[in-house]
Formats: sequence, structure tokens, C-alpha cells
Amino acid sequence: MRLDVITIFPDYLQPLDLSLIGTARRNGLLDLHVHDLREHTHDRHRTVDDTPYGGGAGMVMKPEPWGEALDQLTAGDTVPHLIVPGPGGTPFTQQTARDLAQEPWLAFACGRYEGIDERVYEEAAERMPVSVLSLGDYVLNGGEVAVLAMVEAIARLIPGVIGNEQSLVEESHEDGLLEYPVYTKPAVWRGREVPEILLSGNHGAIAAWRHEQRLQRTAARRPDLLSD
Ligand code: ABV
Repeated sequence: MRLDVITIFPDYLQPLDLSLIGTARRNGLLDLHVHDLREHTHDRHRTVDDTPYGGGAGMVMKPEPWGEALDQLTAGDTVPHLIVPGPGGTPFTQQTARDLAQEPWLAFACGRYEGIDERVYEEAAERMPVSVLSLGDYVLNGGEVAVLAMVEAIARLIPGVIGNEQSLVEESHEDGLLEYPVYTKPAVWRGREVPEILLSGNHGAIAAWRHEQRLQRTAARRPDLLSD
């Protein structure tokens, strides 16, 4: 899969050199490029923002550098699916990650300030699929941290990126319930015992206990997952 990230803070994406994602890049499973939006400015101050038409607080990202950066990505025969993280987007879920993991090429546009001039979205949508996606109902300073999370959620679903593929099916959000609690040695730690059933060797009883734990935990922490 090819991934491009456009940002005014390329250093923010440094974590993508590390761990499973970094290894996948070195193994050729991920072809990831980070671009500095300021390379597409042409004034002495490398300006990427300006005051909002109509007034209001803060600054808006200017359209011209974005237009030029996206032109560079769409110069060939194929185009990426453009993802723009934003608190006003469609929720990004495990299903979104599964869908996007099927795509050959994703480009991420990291906004800062109060947002990107709306015409950038309109014009991009005439040339490529565009999705505005939100990680949750809170506000970050920019899209970079959201891109780190989305890239990790998507990339780990690509065959070969994670060593143990079974770990992908046995995890929270893969089947609508949260995961059961897990324990490892020692059997007693600070006076706290591992639930006896896990030491019983009765695999049927263990599976039933784990399912019950998942239901209880989901009801307590995420009742929304059970009702809708
Ligand atoms: C992108 N907040 S995603 C840009 N939750 C600016 C703020 C922001 C995002 C999110």
C-alpha cells in the first residue's frame, strides 16, 4: 500500500519509522512518503494560513499550497483516496480501517489552525475520493496525531504487517464486543489471584467465562455497543 502524508510538521510523523510500521516500510509492505506543505509556498515567509473571510477567531489554511501539493500527487494515471482528519468528520471505526486497508493508495491531509479553505475539498473531490474522518469528539491542534492513529489502525490489517494474524480476530471491536480481561504469571501477585477457572484446563468453561466477561465489560464501559 502507498501512503502519502501532507503536513506543515513532517517531524510529527517520525513515529512511523518505528516498530511494526517501520518494519513494514523496510520490508516493502508500506510505501510511505511524508511531504512538507511549505514546499508548495512561494513567498518569503512560506505562508500557509490567512484570516477568515467573514471574520471570526483564528486562521484558515490557504488553498494554493494545498492545490499544488495535491496536483503533485495526482499527476499520474492513478489517484489516491484523500483522507482529511477533522473533528467534524464521519467517525473513523474499525470498519473504516478494514475498508481503507483494501485501498492501494491513501493520501492524508493534515490541517492546522481553524481548518482548510473549503474549496480545497471541493476541487479535490472532482479528481479523487475524499473522506473527512474523525477519531472522536474532541479537538486536537492538528491532524498529525490523528493520522498516526489512522495509519497504525489501517496498516496493521495489511497481511504480513503483523506477525500473528490470529491476534487480529481476537481483539476489541472485531466482533462488536470489548475484549475479556487477560492474566499472566505469577498466579498470585500482591495477594491477588488469577481467576481460578483460567487454571482449570477446562477450555469450554474458560471460553464461556471469557464470553460472559466480554458482555459484562461491554455493558459497563460501552453500553452503546450493545443497544445499537
Ligand atoms: C484535525 N481535531 S482531528 C485538525 N479530533 C485539527 C483538529 C483536529 C483534527 C481532531
